[in-house]
Amino acid sequence: MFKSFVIKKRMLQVFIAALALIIAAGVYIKWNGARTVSSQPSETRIFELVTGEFKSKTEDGKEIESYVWSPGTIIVNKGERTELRISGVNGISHPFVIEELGIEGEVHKGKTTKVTFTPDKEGIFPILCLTHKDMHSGGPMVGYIVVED
Ligand SMILES: [Cu+2]
Repeated sequence: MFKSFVIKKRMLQVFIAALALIIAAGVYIKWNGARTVSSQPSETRIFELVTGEFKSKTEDGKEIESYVWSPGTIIVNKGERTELRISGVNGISHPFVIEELGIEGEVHKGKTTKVTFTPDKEGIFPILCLTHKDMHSGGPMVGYIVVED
């Protein structure tokens, strides 16, 4: 009877020790998880753009046009992970570069092109379509990424 009680008491001690360990592990995992999340950089900021087109006629009846990025200016924060989602509406294809950010890509009609970057310097960086660079080629198709501190 006495022996049986000792075993039960010992089992109870083991049970309490195991329970304490499980709770401690749970608290640690939760704390560690929270710490991991808070040490992550802030979420990615997403900007939606489309390719558009301006059309007009000169006084002598000549048709002129220019493709555009819309919106034409995007203001982003230095050090913030940024994603541009550019959907092709007007124009078959727009291969582009954002030279200062080391980005290049191409937007196709009916599709969305995504580019991601984290700017590490302030400035105004053009996003330039290589097909429609100037007025003679259906441009100038240029937008501006403004990086603020
Ligand atoms: Cu273009």
